[in-house]
Parts: sequence; C-alpha cells; structure tokens
Amino acid sequence: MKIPLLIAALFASALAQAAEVRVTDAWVRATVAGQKVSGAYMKIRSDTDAKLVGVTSAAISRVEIHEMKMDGDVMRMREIKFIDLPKGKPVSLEPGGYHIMLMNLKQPIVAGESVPLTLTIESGGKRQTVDIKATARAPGTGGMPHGHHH
Ligand SMILES: [Cu+2]
Repeated sequence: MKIPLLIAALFASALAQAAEVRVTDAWVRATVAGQKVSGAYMKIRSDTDAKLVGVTSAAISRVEIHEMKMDGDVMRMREIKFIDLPKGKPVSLEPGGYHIMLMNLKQPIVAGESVPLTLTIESGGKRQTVDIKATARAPGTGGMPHGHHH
C-alpha cells in the first residue's frame, strides 16, 4: 500500500508545478540514403501558457526549432528560439510552418521507425522535459517538399 500512495503523491505535486503538455500526431519525414536533414512535425497543446524552447534527440546530433515562411515567392526557413504554446490552444508543427529540424543525420531515417525526441517546455519560469516518439513516414506522403538552404 505504501508505494502506490507515494507515487500518487509525487504525481500530484508534479502536476501542480508543471504545465500539462500533450503531444499528438508526432512524425518525422523519412530520408533517402545520403540525405543529411529531415523534419519532425507534431501537435502540441499545453494547459497553461508555455513555450517550446528546445528539442534534443539521443539519436541525432543537431536539432533546431525552425519556422518556414513565404518571402515573396520563395519559401524560406530560419531557426527560432522558441514556439509559443498559448494556454489550451493546440499548436501545429507541420510542413510549411513550424518544424523541428533534424540535422547532421548519420544514417537514413527509415519509414516506420520511431525517433525519440525530448522537448523542453518552459512555463512560469520553470522548465520541464517531455519525451516523445515520432514515427517516420515515407517522403511524399502529404505536405510539401522540405528543402534546406543554409
Ligand atoms: Cu528547417
């Protein structure tokens, strides 16, 4: 009896301090041999005002938060410091908008494989991490091509 009570107490106190963040539809664009970059996409909903301030992956050496925007006729992307997660509003990371850039890939990401990502969320001056797994989908399944120009 003691152990379940302790776990319940810890869980309750964690909820009191941290934003409750729900990540759904997480996926990564699968790559072909020799391709060094890819993108990860997902929906993030926080129950309190928060920001996505960082993403890391044990499997990938360089991960950045990017925003893609039309600049005249040209789609450009740039690194951004954070993505706002307004209270209760789902924020979509999707091709053509916000995305997680996976860089310096050492091996291809194969469709069906799952890529571990750790999101760092900041709310009320506190940081928490959220571990997710994004499923790789084959190129060409939805969305627009994701070129990368640095
Ligand atoms: Cu990018």
